[in-house]
Amino acid sequence: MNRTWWKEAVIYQIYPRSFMDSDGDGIGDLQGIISRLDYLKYLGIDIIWLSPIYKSPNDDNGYDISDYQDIMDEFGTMEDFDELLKAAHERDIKIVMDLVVNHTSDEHQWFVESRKSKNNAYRDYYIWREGKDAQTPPNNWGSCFGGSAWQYDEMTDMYYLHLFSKKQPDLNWDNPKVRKEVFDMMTWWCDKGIDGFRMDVISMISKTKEMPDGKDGDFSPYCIHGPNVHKYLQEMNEKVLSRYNIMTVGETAGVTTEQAQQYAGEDTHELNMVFQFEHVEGDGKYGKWTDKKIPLVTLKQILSRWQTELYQKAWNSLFWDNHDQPRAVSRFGDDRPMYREVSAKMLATCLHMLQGTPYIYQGEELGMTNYPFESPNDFRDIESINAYREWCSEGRLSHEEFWPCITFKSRDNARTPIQWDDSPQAGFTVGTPWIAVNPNYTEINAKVETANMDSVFHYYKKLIKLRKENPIIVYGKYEALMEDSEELFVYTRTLDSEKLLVVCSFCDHETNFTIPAEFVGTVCLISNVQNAYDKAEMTLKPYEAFVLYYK
Ligand code: TEU
Repeated sequence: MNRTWWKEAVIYQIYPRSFMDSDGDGIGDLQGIISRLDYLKYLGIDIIWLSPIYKSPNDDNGYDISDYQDIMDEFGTMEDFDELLKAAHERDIKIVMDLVVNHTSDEHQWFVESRKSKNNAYRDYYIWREGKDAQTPPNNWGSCFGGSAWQYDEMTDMYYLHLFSKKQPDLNWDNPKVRKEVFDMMTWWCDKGIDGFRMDVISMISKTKEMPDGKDGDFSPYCIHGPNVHKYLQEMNEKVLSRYNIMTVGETAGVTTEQAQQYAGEDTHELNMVFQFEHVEGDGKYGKWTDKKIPLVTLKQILSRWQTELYQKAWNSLFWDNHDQPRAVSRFGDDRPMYREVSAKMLATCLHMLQGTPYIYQGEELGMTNYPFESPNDFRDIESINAYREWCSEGRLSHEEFWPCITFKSRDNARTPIQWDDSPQAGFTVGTPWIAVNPNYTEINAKVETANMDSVFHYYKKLIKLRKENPIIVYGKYEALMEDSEELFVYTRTLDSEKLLVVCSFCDHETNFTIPAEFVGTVCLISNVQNAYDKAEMTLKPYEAFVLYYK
């Protein structure tokens, strides 16, 4: 397998709006990020993935871009960005930009032009269709954020496609002019010196020409992994990506392991790695909404399949959470005070010892938890607001039925401000934050975490360091053990004569475990509790995790 820097790296995702506010307007910004680079350097990460910082009316917090070559007013200026890039590079930290090119904002100049007339030069930059009749959209597709995926536009009496909000019209990638604009824009950023792209819903850029009704309004068969997606990515690779030493990760919702081998194959000339979502999706009770944890056996089956089927063929990314997912410790671990730290460390061990490039979502390294929402008025996210309206206000479910599900999975759980210290607003802002700070900030914050050597933060720091010292963590072959266990996630990694054993307990009680003979008495690289590993028969503590190693 080819050895490369982006396989060996650890990536930290920043959601700028909630990271650090430097000017007191309650919204995080670029100067705020600059002021915390030393914190990230101390943690030991190699690369920052910046969620969108471009000019945007913020219908979807920056994922609706109105100018790809300018900075969102609230976040600062292009000078601030240049300063951030320089300051990061001085610390050997790379910056990967979010590339949102499946759609633009409806306030982007291209769309402002496009909607003006049927023969406007930009008309074909977007996807316009006639309605079935005056009141009926072209087909029954639903948008990801609720309602129809088509918006009627009076100006030309036609509908445009938007797979997300109506303020996010989909670009028409079949138009060569669109592809050229996007590639030129990417080249402009690469020439600036950025280090890569995370590509938003890149698996959706190619749509079928025919657009028939979907089963229950589902657009997936016609819009995800569409007919030309690989052709367009290869063209992007040839024209832009291959000319720079950058890394790319594609957000490829709905991707299978076979498809990932094409998107992120060792020699397919498309992307470096994918985000797959099987382990964070498909657990829904009402659409994506649920209050239940995924059963451990299912979780292991999914992750093990990805480990095995991509081995030496393609590269994957590793994540428990991001800005679209609830907090890892609340979802996969146990956020009750007595188990929060130990289960957060267990999850970190489990993920960082797998094959792939690990992503840490801001605050995960502090063991930050889901937010205790009290009312729908607490939501800021368009998805949660629309979902509550569709499921409850429109009468499909009672508040009591839906509330535990939406609060467990709301994207706003991940979007509350980073808890820096125990001062008002957790040290995030001196103003009023755009979204409420989690009240547990007095106990859970970066000041406490960095001061305490046994903290979740220092545990992440140690995991990152181990990765640098042990190529087996990056390149070793994965093998699952105890696949039927509903309590333990156990696996080995092998590289030549070296071998690792990873044992993670996902339960809140003690369990018996037999260390495989070859590992008894070997070196313990890391563990989250005090225990002895020199005898085969042992008792694991709640949420215990440890890694044994021999050569
Ligand atoms: O998310 C794309 C995506 O696949 C969504 O279905 C996502 O899982 C969503 O949050 C549903 O719960 C990307 C971005 O990460 C997200 O923040 C944006 O809202 C979306 O694209 C549109 O740009």
